[in-house]
Amino acid sequence: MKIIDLRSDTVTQPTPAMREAMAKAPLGDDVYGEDPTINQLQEMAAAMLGKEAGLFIPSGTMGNLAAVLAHCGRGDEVIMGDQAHTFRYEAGGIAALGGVHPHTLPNQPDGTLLMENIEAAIRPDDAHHPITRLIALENTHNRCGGAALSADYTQKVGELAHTRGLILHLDGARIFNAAAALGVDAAKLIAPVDSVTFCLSKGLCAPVGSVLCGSHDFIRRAHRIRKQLGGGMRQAGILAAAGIVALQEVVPRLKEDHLRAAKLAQGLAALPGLSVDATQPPSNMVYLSLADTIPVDATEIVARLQEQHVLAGKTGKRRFRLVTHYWVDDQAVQTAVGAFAEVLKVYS
Ligand code: TLP
Repeated sequence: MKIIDLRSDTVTQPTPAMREAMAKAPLGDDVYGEDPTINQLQEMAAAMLGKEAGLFIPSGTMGNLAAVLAHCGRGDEVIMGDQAHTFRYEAGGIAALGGVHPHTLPNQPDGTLLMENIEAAIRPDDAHHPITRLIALENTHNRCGGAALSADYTQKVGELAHTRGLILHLDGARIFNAAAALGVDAAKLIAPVDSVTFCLSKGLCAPVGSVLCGSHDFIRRAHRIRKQLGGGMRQAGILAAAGIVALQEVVPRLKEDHLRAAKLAQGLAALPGLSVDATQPPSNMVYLSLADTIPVDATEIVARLQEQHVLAGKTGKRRFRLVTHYWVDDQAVQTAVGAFAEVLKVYS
C-alpha cells in the first residue's frame, strides 16, 4: 500500500529525470572549484535569483549559518522573528559557533516583523550593547502557516536595513514557493536582500542541498566558512545535477502543490473535530488543530492515521502540519481526507 507522507516536503524523493541526470553528471573536485555540474548549478541559481554568485551548500541550516557567520563577527546581533527557523530549529548554531546574539521580535501571523519593532530593536552606538549587524527574514514562513512575504514588505525592510547600515539576509528555504504564491518573479521578490539561502531538497525534490546567493565578495567569504564548517564536498556534482533539474522542471510546477494544499484544507475543514487555520492556505502547508470535542491528542491521531498509511506532522499537543509536494497527487489528497474522517468518526 502506498504511503502518503504529508509530514514535510523534505521527504520528497528525486524525480525520475533527476535520477537520470545524476547518473550522467560530469564531475570534478569541487574543493578545487572543478566540478562542472556544481558550477553550472551555482550560476543558474544566482541568475534565477538576480544575485552575482551562488554557493552549493549541504543543507539549509548550513546555508543560514554560513551567511550569518560571513556577515557578522562575535558579539554582533541579528534581528529575527521569534518563530524563525534559524532561531528555533538550527540548534542555536549562530550563537554556538559564531558568538552571534539573536534579538528576536514577535512574528506576526503573516510571517512579518512589524517595522516599528525592527526600528526600535536597532541598537544605539553604546558600549553596553551588542552591535546590530543583520536583519533576517524567512519566506515562505514555515511556522507562520507557510505565509509568503510580499515584495513590497521585503522592499520596506531592505530600505530600513540599508539606510541604517545593516545587512538583510533571507532564509528563503522555500523562496520559489513564495514567488509562485505571489505570482512574482523570484529575483524581483528578493531584490532588496543582500543574501539568500534556498533549499533544493524540500518541495524541489532534490535529495540533498541548498544554494546560498549574494555578491561575489560575500560568496567568497561564505566559501571559506563552508570549508571551516566541514561543508566542502568533492564530486558533489552528482547531487547538483538533481538541483539543476529541480530548477528547470520542478520550480515551474509548484503552484500545483498550493492548489492541492487548498483542496486538502477544504476537505479537512468539512470534517467535525478539526479546526483548519485557513481554507486557502498561502502556499503548500496546511496547519490544523483538534477541536475540544476530540478526547485524545495529536500523538494518538498521528498513530491512527499511520495505520491508514497517512503520515501527518505533529506541531503541538493538539496541532498538526500537513505539507503538499510533488509526490502528493489529487488521489492522495482525497485519501488523506478520507483517512482523517475514518480516524475521527470513532469520537463523534
Ligand atoms: N524545515 C524542516 C524542519 O526542520 C522543521 C521542515 O520540515 O519544514 N529554513 C526553513 C524555513 C526550513 O523550513 C528548514 C527545514 C530549514 C531552513 C533547514 O533546512 P535543512 O533541513 O536543509 O537544514
